[in-house]
Amino acid sequence: ESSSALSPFPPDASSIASSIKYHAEFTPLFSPEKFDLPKAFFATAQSIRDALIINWNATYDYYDRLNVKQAYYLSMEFLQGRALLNAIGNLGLTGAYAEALSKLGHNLENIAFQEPDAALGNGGLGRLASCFLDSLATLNYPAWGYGLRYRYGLFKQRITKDGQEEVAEDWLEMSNPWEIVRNDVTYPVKFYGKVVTDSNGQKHWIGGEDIKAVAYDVPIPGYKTKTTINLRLWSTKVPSEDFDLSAFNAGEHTKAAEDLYNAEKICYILYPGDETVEGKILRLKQQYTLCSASLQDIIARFERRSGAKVKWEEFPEKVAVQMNDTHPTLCIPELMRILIDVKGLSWKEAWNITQRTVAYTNHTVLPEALEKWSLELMQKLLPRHVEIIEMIDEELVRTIVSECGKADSDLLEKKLKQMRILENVELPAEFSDLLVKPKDNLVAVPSDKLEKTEEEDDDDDEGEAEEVEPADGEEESVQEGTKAKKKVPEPVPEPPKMVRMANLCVVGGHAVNGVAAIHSEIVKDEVFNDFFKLWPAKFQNKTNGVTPRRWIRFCNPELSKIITNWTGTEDWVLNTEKLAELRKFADNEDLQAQWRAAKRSNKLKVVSLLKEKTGYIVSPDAMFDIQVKRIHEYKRQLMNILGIVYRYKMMKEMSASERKEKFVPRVCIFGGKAFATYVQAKRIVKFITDVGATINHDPDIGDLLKVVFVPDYNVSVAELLIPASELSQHISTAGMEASGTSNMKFAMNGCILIGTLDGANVEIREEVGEDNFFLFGAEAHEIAGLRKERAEGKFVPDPRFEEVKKFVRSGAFGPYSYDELMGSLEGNEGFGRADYFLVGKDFPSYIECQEKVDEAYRDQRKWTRMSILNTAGSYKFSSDRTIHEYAREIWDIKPVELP
Ligand code: DL6
Repeated sequence: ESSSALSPFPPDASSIASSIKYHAEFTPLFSPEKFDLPKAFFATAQSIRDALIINWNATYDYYDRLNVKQAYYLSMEFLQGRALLNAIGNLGLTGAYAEALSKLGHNLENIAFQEPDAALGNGGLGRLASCFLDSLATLNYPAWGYGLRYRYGLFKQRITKDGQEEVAEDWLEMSNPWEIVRNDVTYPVKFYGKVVTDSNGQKHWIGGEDIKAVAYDVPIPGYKTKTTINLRLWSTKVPSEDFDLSAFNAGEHTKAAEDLYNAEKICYILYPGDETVEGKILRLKQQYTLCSASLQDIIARFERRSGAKVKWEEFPEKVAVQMNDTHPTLCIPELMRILIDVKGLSWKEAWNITQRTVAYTNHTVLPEALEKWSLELMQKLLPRHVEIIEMIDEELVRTIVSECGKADSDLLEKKLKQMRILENVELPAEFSDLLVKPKDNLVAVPSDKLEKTEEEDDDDDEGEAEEVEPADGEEESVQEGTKAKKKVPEPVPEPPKMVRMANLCVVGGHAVNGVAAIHSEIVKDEVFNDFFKLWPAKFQNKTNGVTPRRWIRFCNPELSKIITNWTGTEDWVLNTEKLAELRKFADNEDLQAQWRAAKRSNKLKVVSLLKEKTGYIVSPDAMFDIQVKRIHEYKRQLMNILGIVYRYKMMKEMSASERKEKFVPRVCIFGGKAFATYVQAKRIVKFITDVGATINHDPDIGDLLKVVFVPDYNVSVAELLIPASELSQHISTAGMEASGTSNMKFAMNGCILIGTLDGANVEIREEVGEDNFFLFGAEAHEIAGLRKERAEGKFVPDPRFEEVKKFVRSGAFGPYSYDELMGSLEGNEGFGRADYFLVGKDFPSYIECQEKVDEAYRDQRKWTRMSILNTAGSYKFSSDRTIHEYAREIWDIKPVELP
């Protein structure tokens, strides 16, 4: 499609240059005398934003006019990355912009590099949300994203001699050219307070703390379409009338500013640490702000579009809300609250509407990642929501009792324990006769209730067991002949009462989906098995995908050109099935030569990147072997680096010629952030950098092996690394990675994967062919047995694994003690969970598989064929496919093309 059809402005270079100059002059954020890179970036972004605004308005008006059903994707994370090249490329204006900028003395690529990443996310979950927005706009689906406008993005990572250091990511420092603040779109959000019931039985949530959520809109353009959808991000403020003017005038400046700060801090950072109660409150406030403001906005739009007569029962025919993981779970009680307390619907009507509107995507099976909130804390912060949650829980108990029957009380107890939303909470009164109390609910006598006897009060014996009244009333004589002591068992702390957000999502939503086939099976068979048995039709799979625009077309222009030439058109960018046509040319020598040349050119860019970011100089002739993702024990970066240590150790034991013969030169690249409080993950970062520091300076090794940790991995760095990679590692313990999405991006860019049968690896391997995937390791169904075997001391480690750990402990990589890391692999109780992630078990098959990788790489024709077949077989992993599935099978929305 010609760019003139998409851009509302003349798309020629001269008009674009005038528009950029106009913005440079009238953008009041920079001083007038210069037109340097930051200002040129801003002016360029504003010029294309004008076009986006016009298309955005047209899209919005059209949806309004048709009153179409709209999907809303609620997510605490959107990992957008940079937007400039994407926006220009989507409107087909890349050439025109490049020309316009060169007329103005600038270069498009340099300008694009000025843009800070919008890093409002952590990893895969947030980036998936951003890929989905791209696909929704491209496929003309009426949909919006809702999130929070964090003042600081995910921290900036610095690598020092001590490992990772976190620094605030001030991405808004130079302000954000893409966002449009809507000062007229604000909603009140309440915390704390109390619930009162009026004479009609109507509930009112009153008092407490009120803040204001303000909308910031970010236009999301589709590729080769005018459709421009919206990402609405909420920022928080104190309502203006709440500023304490008299305190300020009385000189109490800090006190006057307190409310201001309390409101604004909600959106300061992504995932504030939640070790403290304050941290927990802040996080819950964030989640509630997202849910409350978004739902008020959605409801206001529904009412406006409905006109004079609002039919609430039609709400689910106009609105679909997708909860991206459990973070937006409060949507469920919030929608109920608004419908019942504000709009006056009955409980039954509100429940019916809520269930038909809301759906939930699960992104993790890690038990520690399934969110739970303290009931007490929630009760304070959101008292009305807790009432609603209690009623939902009560109704659930009723359902479980009626489905399960009362005959088998053990079974009933088990089901209630697994399925209830409220954990460690007494059953509602009507069921009190039903059960033996769940064991967790047995209330221990709190220590302050234990009374001392008079005698004991006089007792000044030190170091003796404290004499107190036993909790269970039993007495025990401790020593004959001395004072009779009554020994009391240590008081067991009362188990905390919790709200299980995932259970609430499953109960309140009409659909629950996992994000890869194997993951969705685990969701059904393990994580939510009881629910699956109760409501099998709710459970679905939606294998993730990534946008081929950002992840091939724009990040890898050289490969894109080749694909277009060999498939005959550029259609593949929209219809990735066309990539499969490359299969028939996989052995063609011309294609192979072009393919290798593109890879080499991308590798050269990474050579420069690594030099700039780390000072290390690597050879573009070596194999680029990459593992980039959040640092987590289950992702097993530790296995990768131990594999490298094993390789290094073998090299050191060989003569120079033997080394050269046996090993293919490799550059092993790592990248990823460890959560700031995740100590073990930070140790892994430190270990990788220490290993790199030793190997990279070892003159015996030279270009045969380099290990580089790229600091501050983010979307923009991924856009450089992925096109340059030849081997990428997706080596999680089977059953633990829900899907993975970088595996898809790597495969699309002709990179061969080494991996376990986990997450989307399983489907990628099926699509690209078994011969084009390096498989190793235990399978998901074996994991529980292997852990048991380990726990029973039956695991016999491979001698190569033992040697490697010994080598690490010998001080080969410096004076730092790696005891905690090595110990965690040995079942040393002091250090963790006895190799819970089964590194020791999979290590032999991993290093043997790596030998096969070397062998395959030596035959460059074979390797290039494998690479081409990876790109060709990756077509299924376009987020366009995923979005079509959500639209059809969960949201029931249809594409609406602008006239
Ligand atoms: O679904 C997107 C992404 C998956 O590809 C990853 O496998 C999965 O780990 C990630 N999940 C999360 C949720 N929290 N945790 N842990 O980030 O979702």
